[in-house]
Amino acid sequence: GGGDDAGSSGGGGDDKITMGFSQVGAESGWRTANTKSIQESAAAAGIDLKFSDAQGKQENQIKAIRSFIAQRVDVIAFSPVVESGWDTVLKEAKDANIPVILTDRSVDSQDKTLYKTFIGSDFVLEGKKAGEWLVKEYEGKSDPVNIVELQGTPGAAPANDRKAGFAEVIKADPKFKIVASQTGQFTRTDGKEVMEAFLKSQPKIDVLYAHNDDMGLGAIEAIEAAGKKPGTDIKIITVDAVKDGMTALAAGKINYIVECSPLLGPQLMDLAKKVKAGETVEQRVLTQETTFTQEQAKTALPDRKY
Ligand code: GYE
Repeated sequence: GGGDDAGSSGGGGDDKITMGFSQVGAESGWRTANTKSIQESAAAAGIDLKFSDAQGKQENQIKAIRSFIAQRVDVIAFSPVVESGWDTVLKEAKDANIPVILTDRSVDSQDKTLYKTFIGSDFVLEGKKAGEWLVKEYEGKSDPVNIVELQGTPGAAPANDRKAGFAEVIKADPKFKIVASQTGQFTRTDGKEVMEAFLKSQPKIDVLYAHNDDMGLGAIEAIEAAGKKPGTDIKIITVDAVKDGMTALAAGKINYIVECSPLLGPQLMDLAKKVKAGETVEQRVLTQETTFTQEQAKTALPDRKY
């Protein structure tokens, strides 16, 4: 590791781990909480963090990873903005003997030796949980249920997987119809804009499924502006459970949220230490998550950390 340590706990400066971290950007409340978790946990673990924000661009992440390799950091961690196109740069890190930890999102590389481990959620399961709530909600009813979907960033693992998991569950009953599905880039602004367009083009919308809270919150603005009641006229399901999402859920504007935890920092730092020490780590570290109804949100809200 580099830097002049003013005596970190225990060993000498040589023991201090340097981690290069390439973050997706700052597109959502989830992302902001994730960045904070990583920065705070690095400080608490005595890890020297080189943090780089890719502003949503894969090319920036590739540049950052190459620069971490050139600086000879001890560990590289990153949250891949999209799933594909990582083999070359991951191979460069491997050839330089720098271990890589995938954080939050995965890559579609066939060669699993290109990274040490992947810590994050099961996004397919999240999509399934969203679908299961819907199936229950409309149990015993036979009228068609028109669904609009706001997808995350094109090519991102959570967008691909949340779409797939949801589709798999609802396809069991033909009354469920996804009448429109478009990206809202995981942001409030795009969520609002795309929902405005859906409201204009779709004569009947029963349900909105948004791949994250932020897009759902943007869509709520569009729904209210159109003179409709979110949560009642249009039922809303989102993913993440950040504070603003939970507040809207408790207020009855969202109907159900599937939790996705952004607090990956502490586990990431533990994994970095183990990897640096040459210990073997699990190829896959899953985060623990739950789901929230409106009643559960009211109870959970006061203690919500992010
Ligand atoms: O759900 C969304 C963010 O990768 C799990 O990215 C993350 C997703 C999260 O923009 O809000």
